[in-house]
Amino acid sequence: MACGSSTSSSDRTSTAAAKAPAAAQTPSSTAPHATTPGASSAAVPTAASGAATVTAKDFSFSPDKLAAREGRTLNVTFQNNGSVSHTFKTPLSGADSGSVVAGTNRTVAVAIPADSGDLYFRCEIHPSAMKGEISVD
Ligand SMILES: [Cu+2]
Repeated sequence: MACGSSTSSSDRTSTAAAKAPAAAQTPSSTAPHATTPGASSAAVPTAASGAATVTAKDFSFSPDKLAAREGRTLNVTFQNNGSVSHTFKTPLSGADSGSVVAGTNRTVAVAIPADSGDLYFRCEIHPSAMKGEISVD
């Protein structure tokens, strides 16, 4: 029959084109304090003051990823938009909202140790469903 041994997997050679380098990063003349290095794309941008807002919904956090800095305090405003009580708790001492009633909020000061690795947070009432990560730089 037709002796075409079709090699099917040797055709992907045109995908390695270098992406356009992000050249216009800082104009270096009118930005006195552009000091955010390595902006990670997914994590919620942490303000210079170290503040973030986390909303509890029906058994999930939004966002479920935060970014923080070693040796700084991240003030998390925990807003419970769910229908039952939730908590925002980290493994750090004192960084625990306790039970927050539906429709209310509480601010939790998360003091990141100087030598901290990444951390987690979770709801102590629904720990298997409601959890998130704190990326520490
Ligand atoms: Cu919960």
